[in-house]
Amino acid sequence: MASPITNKQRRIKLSKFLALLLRHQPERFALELDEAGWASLSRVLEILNDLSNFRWADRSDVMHVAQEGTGDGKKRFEVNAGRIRALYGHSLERRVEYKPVRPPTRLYHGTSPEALGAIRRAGLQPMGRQYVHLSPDRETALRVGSRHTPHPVLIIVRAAKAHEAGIAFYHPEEGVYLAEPIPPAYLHKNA
Ligand code: HQG
Repeated sequence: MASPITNKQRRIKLSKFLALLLRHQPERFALELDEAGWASLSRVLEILNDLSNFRWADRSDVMHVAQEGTGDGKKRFEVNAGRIRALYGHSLERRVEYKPVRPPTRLYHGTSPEALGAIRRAGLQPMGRQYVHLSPDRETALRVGSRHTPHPVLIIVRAAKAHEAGIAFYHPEEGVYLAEPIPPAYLHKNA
């Protein structure tokens, strides 16, 4: 017999569903997002209540996932004044707008060895998302890369130089930077 699902597992499922809802497919659930990605929290709770596999989830579960995350140190969502949004990761057609920032000298991106050739030719592209996702340190970047491959490779991004050349950067959350596509001239592979 399968062992009973733990609270932590339930919260991971809820976090993944909130990511689907708030980053990727709000229209599938008739959820409206504004230009900064905010949605009505009560509407999100209604959507959860209408889904048989999420009927257990109440406001305190959503608040817990938004405020405490799922135990992997990542803050993916934000709740404010009766609204909720995903902080990054969007693939929606309409771009979520962020305030541009001046990035640090270097940022990092972890990827798979298979993607390296294409990245060398085309630079870092957002692929399925709205922005390129970068990390403030090597360890985080390698963790991001390890979602794609058992042996991630680290790309060092000359972020300040790219920014001086007019490429916009954003910093939605402590552990994540976003950027416009980054040409190969500003990238080098960790030796
Ligand atoms: C690669 C997770 C071919 C890129 C993470 C990456 C992050 C190219 C993949 C966030 C390319 C896209 C985003 C090019 C880039 N040719 N491949 N020109 N340019 N790539 O998942 O950055 O846990 O969309 O290297 O932690 O891995 O969901 O992006 O391997 O913060 O909250 O194309 O998602 O956050 O993969 O991850 P992804 P990512 P959560």
